[in-house]
Amino acid sequence: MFIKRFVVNALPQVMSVVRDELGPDAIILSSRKIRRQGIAGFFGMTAYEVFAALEDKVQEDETSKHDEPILAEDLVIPTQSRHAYNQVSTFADVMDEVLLEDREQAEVIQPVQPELDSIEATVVNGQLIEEIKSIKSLLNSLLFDEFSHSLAVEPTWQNVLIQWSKSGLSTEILHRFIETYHQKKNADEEIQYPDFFYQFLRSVLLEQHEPKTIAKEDRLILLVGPTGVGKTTTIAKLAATAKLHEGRNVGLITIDTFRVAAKEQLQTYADILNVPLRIAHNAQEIQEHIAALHDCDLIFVDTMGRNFLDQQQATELAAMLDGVAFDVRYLVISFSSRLMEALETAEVLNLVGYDALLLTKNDEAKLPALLFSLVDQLRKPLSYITIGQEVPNDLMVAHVDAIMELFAGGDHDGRSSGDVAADHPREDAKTAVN
Ligand SMILES: Nc1nc2c(ncn2[C@@H]2O[C@H](COP(=O)(O)OP(=O)(O)OP(=O)(O)O)[C@@H](O)[C@H]2O)c(=O)[nH]1
Ligand SMILES: [Mg+2]
Repeated sequence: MFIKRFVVNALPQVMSVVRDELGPDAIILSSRKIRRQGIAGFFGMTAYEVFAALEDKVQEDETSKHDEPILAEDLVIPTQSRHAYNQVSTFADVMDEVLLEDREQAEVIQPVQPELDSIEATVVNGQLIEEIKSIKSLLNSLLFDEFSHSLAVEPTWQNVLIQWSKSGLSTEILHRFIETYHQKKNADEEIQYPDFFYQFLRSVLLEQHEPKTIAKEDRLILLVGPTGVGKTTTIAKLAATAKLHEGRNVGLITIDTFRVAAKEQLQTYADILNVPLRIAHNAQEIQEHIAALHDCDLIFVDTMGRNFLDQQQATELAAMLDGVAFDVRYLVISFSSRLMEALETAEVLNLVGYDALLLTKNDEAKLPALLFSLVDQLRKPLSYITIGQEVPNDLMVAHVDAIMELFAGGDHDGRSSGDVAADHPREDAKTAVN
């Protein structure tokens, strides 16, 4: 697909300018109102920035068909394809809604509603149906994924935003970034690549509170989260740090009687650290164990990982913890989770309740995008981040500076590939918790 940007004074001019330039098959992808630079900042005029496209395949098909007899059904394809490409403008319009300051007055080219579902009725040739279905799916992936973001910024930024979007940076944050980017551009301010993006991400974190770490007066700590995110390993890291570095008297309770060998896993850490471990089957037993561990000034309660997209499983866990007065409840989410599932899990686990987010397995994620999205959307403080399997070292406090360091040496800008948990941030991280 060939895409070209036009700037025109009024929307009615658009189609004739675009067709003169790209020919009759050109379609409008997006339009938005912009201010044209005036003289010394004055006499700026409203103009319209329009992206138009010409699809290569349609062009080729049309050219190659000139030597062949044209069948009635052949004529259906370009028309339907054009409807398909008109879907793009629906997405670009979403971008416009965000980008235009005055939505009321925005003059947006109305998208033509796609009619792809009726293709099967109009085209009988099976192969053609398959082709059109594949175009439809390609378009959908373009539309719902990177295309909507990349259109609105200069090419240098496109790769960065696409990478971050794919790694779980929420659409809300991306839209806000693009909005800020355009405000700067329109004000003719310099935009340093990629520092401007990092500063923006940093500002997302600065809106939040300080990390909610375990304070001296906190005694009863709960960790909840989906299966295999690293709850038990993180408890071992936190318990070891508290005992070895802070000299606290640590005790462990697990209610994970669900998974085979769950108790043995925590027992191994308890033995290494020489701390007591107790197993509880319900809220009353938790209370009894807490009373029995009266010598301990810090008690961690480990829970079983379940599929918390299922409300029933969260309800069962909430019932097991009912009435226990925890000082801090951490929701544990892995960096490798997908944003949508992580948000839904967080929503369902409101049934149990949580005070802060604890993010694990940063070493397995290319970019720490999920962190920004979760903080932004859940409005809960961060606490710790785990960055590997090593107990107790691979744990860091989620300070803003430490988080920004996490991708300071990696492929955070989408320009190269590799391990984002570069050596020096990890070393910093190891000391950060001490
Ligand atoms: N790469 C990496 N692996 C980790 C990290 N934290 C934990 N793991 C690994 O993740 C796996 C699961 O860890 P667990 O601590 O058993 O996870 P869990 O949440 O307690 O699991 P369930 O109790 O079964 O829900 C283990 O192999 C850990 O070594 C981390 O920060 N990075
Ligand atoms: Mg566990």
